[in-house]
Amino acid sequence: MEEKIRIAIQKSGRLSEDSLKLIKECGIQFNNGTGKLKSDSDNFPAEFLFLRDDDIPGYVADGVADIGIVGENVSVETNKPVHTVHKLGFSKCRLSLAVPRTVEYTGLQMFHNKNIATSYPRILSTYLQQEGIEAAIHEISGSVEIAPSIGLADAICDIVSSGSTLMSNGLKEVEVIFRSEAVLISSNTLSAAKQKILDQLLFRIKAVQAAKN
Ligand code: PRT
Ligand code: ZN
Repeated sequence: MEEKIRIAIQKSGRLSEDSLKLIKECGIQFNNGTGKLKSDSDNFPAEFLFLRDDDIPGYVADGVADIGIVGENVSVETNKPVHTVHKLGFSKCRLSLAVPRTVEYTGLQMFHNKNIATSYPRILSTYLQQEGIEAAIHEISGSVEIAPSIGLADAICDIVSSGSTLMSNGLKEVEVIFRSEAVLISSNTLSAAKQKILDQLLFRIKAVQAAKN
């Protein structure tokens, strides 16, 4: 049987449209019937899996998929054995520290001994360690921006794009700790045959990116 590479793509969300667009620009045809979990390609040795973005590093690490497209925030935060192969340039955002608007921000040392709510405890703790700040990190999986107003935390560390979510929750962005964009991730154990297909795909992706610059 001909070897195929399995590519995990976000089913629906901020990465989906541009991920599919990139695949198409690479000249890879596939039928993405709505609601489908899987799709084949007629002209490239690939199979597509449509998944929740949070599940993609795990599926790639387990070998259910070989490669995937996720936000760098997700690929850096995960403790799964996957690595970033290539930056894709879309779904750009930043991971930032934010405090209530009424707080006068005087610098990072303000976070000493404070409670910070986030869905990104690993990236945040690495950052705080580098900066020599000791703070308590409260991991929560969603609606991080309401944590200060309900008394759960003094500050938050969350994904920001336009900043309007922070603003409507009475918060202000005070430090950018990480800049993110969509990335292609791979398992650390690809077969030689799959690595060859990945190399072909990367060649096409780089050509698409070069044509845009
Ligand atoms: O359902 P599934 O689990 O697959 O999707 P999801 O809801 O977990 O993820 P999704 O689709 O929201 O985001 C996927 C990826 O897009 C993230 O991992 C980031 O890499 C990237 N991205 C880019 C963003 C944003 N921009 C963004 N604005 N992810 C989240 N947001 C959130 C932000 O946290 C805020 O709450 O969107 C809200 C609006 O942002 P503002 O600043 O524009 O108001
Ligand atoms: Zn998600």
